[in-house]
Amino acid sequence: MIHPEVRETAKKIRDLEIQGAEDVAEHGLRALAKAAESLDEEDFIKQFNKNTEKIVGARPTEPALRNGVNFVFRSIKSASDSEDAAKAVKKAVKNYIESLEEATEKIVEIGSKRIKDGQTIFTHCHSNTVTSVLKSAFKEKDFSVICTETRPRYQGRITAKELLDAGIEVTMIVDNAARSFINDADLVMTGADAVTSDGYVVNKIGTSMIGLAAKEARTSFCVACQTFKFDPVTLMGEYEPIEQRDSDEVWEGAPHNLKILNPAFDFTPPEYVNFMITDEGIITPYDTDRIIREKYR
Ligand code: RUB
Repeated sequence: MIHPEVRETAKKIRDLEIQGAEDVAEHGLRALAKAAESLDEEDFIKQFNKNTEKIVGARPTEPALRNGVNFVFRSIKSASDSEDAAKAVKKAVKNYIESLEEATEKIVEIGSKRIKDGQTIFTHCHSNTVTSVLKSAFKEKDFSVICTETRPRYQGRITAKELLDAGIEVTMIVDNAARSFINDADLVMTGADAVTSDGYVVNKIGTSMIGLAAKEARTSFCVACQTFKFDPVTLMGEYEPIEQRDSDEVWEGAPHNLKILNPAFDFTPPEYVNFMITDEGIITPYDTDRIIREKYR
C-alpha cells in the first residue's frame, strides 16, 4: 500500500511544487519516515520498498534522494520487527537530512567568500543552494544577479523573487539571451541535481549551453553542490537517467502530430566547469571519482 503522505509528496515533487534537489530529498525522505510508522508488520520491507519506489520514481534524476533512501535501507537491515524498523527509518532520515543541511551550510560559508563587491553573478533555474550562497554573501557585499527565466516551468521566477526579497538587484533574461549577457557576468553559479563519476554535472536543461557560452566568453563557471548528489551508480557503468517531462509544459494543445521533447536536465561536461563549491571544499569535477569512492564504497 502506498501511504497517503507518500502519494501526496510524490505528486508535489512531480508537479514541481517541491523542487530543487535538496528539497526533493528532504521532503521525500520525511514522507517515507511518516509512512514507516504505519506499514503492515508482516510485510514491512516489501511495503516500504513500494513506497520508496513511488517517491524515487517521482523524479528519477535525483541521487541526493536515492543516496538517502539507500542510507535508510542500510539502517533497517538489523531491525528485529516493524516497530524497530520504523524507529530506525526515522533516525536515519533525521541523520541524513541533518548531514545534508550541514553540507549546505559549509557550501554557503565557502561560496559566499567567492563573491566580491561589485560583481555580477549569473544563475539559471532555482537552486536553494545557490540562493543561500547569494543571500549570505549579500549580508557583507554588494553585487547584482542576472537570472534566466528557465523555460518551460519558469523556476527563474522563484530565484528572482527570493533574491529581490533579500534586497539583491536582479535582472531577468530569457534563456536564449544567455550568450548576449554572459560577458556582463563575473561568475556563473548554478546548482546540480547529480554529478557523475566522470565529472559531468547534471542540472536544469540549458545549463550546458550556458556553460559552453561561459567557456567561450572566458567567464568563470562554478557549481554549488553537496557531495550527496554525487551518484555512485555511475561509477559502476550506469548512466544518469534524464527525466523526460510532459510535452504540455512546452506547448499545451500543440498539433497532435508534432513531436515535442522536454528533458528536465542536461549534462555539462567537466571542461566547462572551472570549480565546484562543495561540503568538501572547492574542488574540480575531476575530483568526483575520488569522492564517490571515498564516500560510497
Ligand atoms: C532545479 C535545478 C537545481 C538543482 C539544485 O530543477 O536544476 O539547480 O535541483 O537545487 P527543478 P538545490 O526545478 O526541475 O527541480 O541546490 O536546491 O538542491
